[in-house]
Amino acid sequence: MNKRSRSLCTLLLAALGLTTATAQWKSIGPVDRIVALESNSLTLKAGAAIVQVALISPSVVRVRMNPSGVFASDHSWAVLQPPSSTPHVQFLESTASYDLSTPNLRVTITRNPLRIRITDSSGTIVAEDDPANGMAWSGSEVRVWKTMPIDEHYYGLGEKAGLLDRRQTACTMWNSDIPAYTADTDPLYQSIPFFLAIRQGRAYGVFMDNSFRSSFDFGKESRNTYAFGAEAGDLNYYVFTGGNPEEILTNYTALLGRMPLPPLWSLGYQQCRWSYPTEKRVREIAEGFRSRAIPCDVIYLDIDYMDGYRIFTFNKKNFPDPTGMVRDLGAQGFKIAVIVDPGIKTDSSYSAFKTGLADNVFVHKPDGTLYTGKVWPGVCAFPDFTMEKARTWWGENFKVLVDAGIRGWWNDMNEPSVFDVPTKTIDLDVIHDSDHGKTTHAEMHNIYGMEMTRGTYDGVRRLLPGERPFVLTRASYAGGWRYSAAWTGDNVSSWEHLNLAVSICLNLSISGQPFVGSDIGGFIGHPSGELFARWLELGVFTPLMRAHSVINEVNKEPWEYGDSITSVNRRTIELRYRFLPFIYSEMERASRTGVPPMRPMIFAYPGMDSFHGVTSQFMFGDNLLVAPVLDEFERTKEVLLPPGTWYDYWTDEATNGPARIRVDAPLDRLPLFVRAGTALPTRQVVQSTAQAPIDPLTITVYPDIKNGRGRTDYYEDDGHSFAYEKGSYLRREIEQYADSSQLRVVFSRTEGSYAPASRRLAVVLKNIPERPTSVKINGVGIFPGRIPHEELQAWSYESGSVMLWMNDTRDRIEITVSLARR
Ligand code: MIG
Repeated sequence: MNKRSRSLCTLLLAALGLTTATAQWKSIGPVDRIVALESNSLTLKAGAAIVQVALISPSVVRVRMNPSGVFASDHSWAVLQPPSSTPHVQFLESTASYDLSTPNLRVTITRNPLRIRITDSSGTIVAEDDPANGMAWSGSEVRVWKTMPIDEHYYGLGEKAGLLDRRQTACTMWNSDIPAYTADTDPLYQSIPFFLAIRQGRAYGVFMDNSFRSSFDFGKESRNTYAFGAEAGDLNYYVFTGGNPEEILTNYTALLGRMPLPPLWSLGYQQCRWSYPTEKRVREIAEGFRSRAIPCDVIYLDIDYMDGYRIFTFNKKNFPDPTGMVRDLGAQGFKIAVIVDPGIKTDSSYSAFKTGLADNVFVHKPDGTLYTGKVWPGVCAFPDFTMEKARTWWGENFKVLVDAGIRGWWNDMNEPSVFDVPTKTIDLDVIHDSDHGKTTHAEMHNIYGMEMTRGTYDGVRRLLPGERPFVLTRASYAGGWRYSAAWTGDNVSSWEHLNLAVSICLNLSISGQPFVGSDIGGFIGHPSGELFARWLELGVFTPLMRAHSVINEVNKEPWEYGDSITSVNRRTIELRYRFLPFIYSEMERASRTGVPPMRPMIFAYPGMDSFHGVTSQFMFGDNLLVAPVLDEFERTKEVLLPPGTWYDYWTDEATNGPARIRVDAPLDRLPLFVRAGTALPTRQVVQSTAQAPIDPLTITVYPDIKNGRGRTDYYEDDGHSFAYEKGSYLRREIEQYADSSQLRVVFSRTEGSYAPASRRLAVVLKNIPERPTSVKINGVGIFPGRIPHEELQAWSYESGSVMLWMNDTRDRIEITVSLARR
């Protein structure tokens, strides 16, 4: 190979993120001196490099290293909350090492060479630098190698296709528009440089806060080490210790912030396609749902609603009266969502371009001239969303859309994607005048999409004060869930992609983004009715439930596959609506704790090694196991039940785990298992969340006979405002106590000031082996009978279940069901 082609090769490898293979790494050497010792941190000089280890909370360590001896400016786009209090840190110095410790952990920094080891309070190693490499650099690139125990597994890393368990894989963080990606494609649209390591039932998390192109390698490059690093900036990472995955997600999202509670309607079924091109077609689609009694809350307008792809405009011919259309569809219970792309057409008669130029909100080339690139509208300028002024300008532009009644904000192409250049994005030397100073696109690329969603969220929230915005994005970064839900981009109508949807959504969830979903049916291609039906079933338990299709492809609405599939699809969407009170409670939990609804089995049961890498089933919340059918022609499903008793949602059959069982899964059945001890809230079917409030609220109690008790939380509020922040919500604990002769269910008095309209409460008690001798509410016996009307209480017994009707009240409700046994 001659010199020229060799250097070309190096360049290509660098572009592919394979620089580690060719880089000349210089490992950090011995500590020279202490630069500073503060109450919770130690700063050291080692050769040219500077290193800081800080304990930012009793169980969270932050490490920074810069080979130049000077740290980069200490700002972050991801970390919003500085730790509320500095933990009490003990410092110990010996000839061999420095020790920083809290009651929960100890960081040992050996002096020669400088290596960092974290141990927990029992002395067990959590994570440690690899003795051979440790931290290192090559030019501006920084990296750390850590030892990789043979039985440690890695999860998360945001939007990653392929295997759920990332051990033996490597990946890159670089937001990329890759239509029709495959299991091997990397990187994809979103970058979340966070992973969870699980080993022998214990977990820790690592978040590398560096927005440059970065990469992770879990044993691909070398068998016994894993490594991560970035092309420039500080090596800057946080280690979250604590043991269980939920706690780690809670601590991680305490630092980065959490998903705001979404509007309830955004959890309804959503229908999209590229594009419903005219008002007439949009009305037809709406009519298609209502006339077939298929529930739906949201219809999307893709790029063709605009005037020549000019953002914030309407095509006057095809959408002559957007306000009227949105109003009429609103009366039928639909919300309308529209797509917005970042590229602003450089058309001197186009208002957004004119005001953008005047306000100087676009990114520039290094020579100070406007940067432009081709996207759908032709030549475009790109707003600098990293600059507050540009986000504000962007947000104000939504007024015309908000005034037309539009309520959903789909942010696309924000990697950002540029058509006419080989890099497919903005030139890396383009200048951003960011809130944290001037910098290049190389540093801002991965956060561009997130900052676009931030401008969208904040802008719409200002325009519609008191209403929760719904934003959906394709590109994002760690922390993006503060502004937006995310979907998994341009997938394909194939069974392989149905499987990929599960692992991508799970990895996104446990990387901090709880509000996720994939294009149901597959974006590119033509799904069979069976594939669409199965994908829709998975969609019931992805927080975002949206079907979509590429342009010039067959229709993919749920009624497009023949009558028998239509009725399967109708029942599947109805199932979603029945479960909305449960799904909403789980979303509220995620917004409060950072623990996502969709969880891999191993996340919920870190001690069960057989769950490593499992994606054939997952948990939704603590209490529901979802086992979607993911293969063609499959009419049964093998399910791995964790320890405890599990009820088959469809047959009520109880099975004690751990167990491997096979259940029937005809085309119209999504296998579901409810953990014994659960009180499952469901509602009546409606055609949209706007149609009617919950009435009755059904609480189905699945007794835990073995343990004798169980507890579930229920959450509800008005579903659209921020009044819950001021106490207007309803929270209630439902406890149950079971033995062979009695089942007692106690609804706590409701917490919070939210009072739903008066309604009936239906309580269904499962697994009651015989007709009860008495049923009491608050100590007063009630009569069996038919389902009574207003104000009355009654119960009935049928096929192993007691059903009880009463008025829902805010007071404590105690139900006692007694059996003759004993
Ligand atoms: O270059 O707006 O992923 O969902 O339908 C394609 C048209 C642009 C890509 C999105 C897709 C959307 C499409 N967009």
